[in-house]
Amino acid sequence: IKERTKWFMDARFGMFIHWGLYSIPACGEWVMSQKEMTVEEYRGYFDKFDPVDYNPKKWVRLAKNAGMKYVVLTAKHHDGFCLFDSKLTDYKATNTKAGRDLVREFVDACREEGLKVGLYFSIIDWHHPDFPKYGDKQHPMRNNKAYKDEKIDFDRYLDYMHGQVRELVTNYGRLDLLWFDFSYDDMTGEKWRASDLIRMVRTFQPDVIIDNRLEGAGDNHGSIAKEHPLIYSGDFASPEQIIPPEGVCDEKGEPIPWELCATMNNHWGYCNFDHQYKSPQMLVRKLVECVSKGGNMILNVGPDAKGNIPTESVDILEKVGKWMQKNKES
Ligand code: FUL
Repeated sequence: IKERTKWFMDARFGMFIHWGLYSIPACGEWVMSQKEMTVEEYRGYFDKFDPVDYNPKKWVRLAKNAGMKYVVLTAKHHDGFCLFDSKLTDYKATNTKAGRDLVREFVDACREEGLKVGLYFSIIDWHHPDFPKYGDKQHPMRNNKAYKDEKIDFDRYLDYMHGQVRELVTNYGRLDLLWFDFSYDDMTGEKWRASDLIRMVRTFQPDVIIDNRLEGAGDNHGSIAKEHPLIYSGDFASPEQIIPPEGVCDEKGEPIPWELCATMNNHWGYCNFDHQYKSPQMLVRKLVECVSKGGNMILNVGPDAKGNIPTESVDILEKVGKWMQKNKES
């Protein structure tokens, strides 16, 4: 077990926060793709974005009271909108009605409350003109023939993406965790120049721990890729929604760090019609199951467009917190 992953394996329980422009249409973070929206159509949300209730201290305290030890926020999701003040784009919170760097306040809040801080960064970007459109199975415009012969400069996109990661790892002090998301099964990490990216990250943040999603979705993000001999092989595996029945092991059968990411209802981004929440009992059982198999659980909340965590999620976390309190090691 690598020294840098020790805090993580000890932490066991974290909060994932999916928040961005998609909280306005309120039907999950994939809306741009699902509704095949163009960049121009989607920009309407950028003009509207006005999170008057944004108060990351409240989020972080909620996490802390639930017994969570770390928090991970979507600095940029697949829609390409940045909650941070990137110098490389205008498509950022600073230029919305929010008028400021929302990641900065989040990072400060985590530190103040003594929780570890993580940032999620999407390597997929539906907004950038040099990210492939036609034929790319995840892109909103994947079937739009108008883009069939469009020439893109993918290297320009990679320079942009690497540049943004560099901003994140140099402008916010020490980060504890980076959550990259994601590569397709048929793409090796080298498509993203993953080795260079990780090398750069490590020069500025030698101890940050990094997920395994630069290397293809693989077995539900469960295993650490073996086929691609990158200098990078991820600090932890990131199975999604489903607990691997026997935990996660490397090719020699040795257990490796892993983290189940799970939603409370059936969406990551805010969804105003999804009230299918798991009970606090069910979530505690899931957490216990993960821990019993050597893993963590990062449980998601999707704040609404104003910046409020849905009351259902707040109630659940308060109840989970009571259980944690009662069962705490003395
Ligand atoms: C997936 C993403 O496509 C989802 O939107 C979400 O962020 C989940 C944690 O990872 O791969």
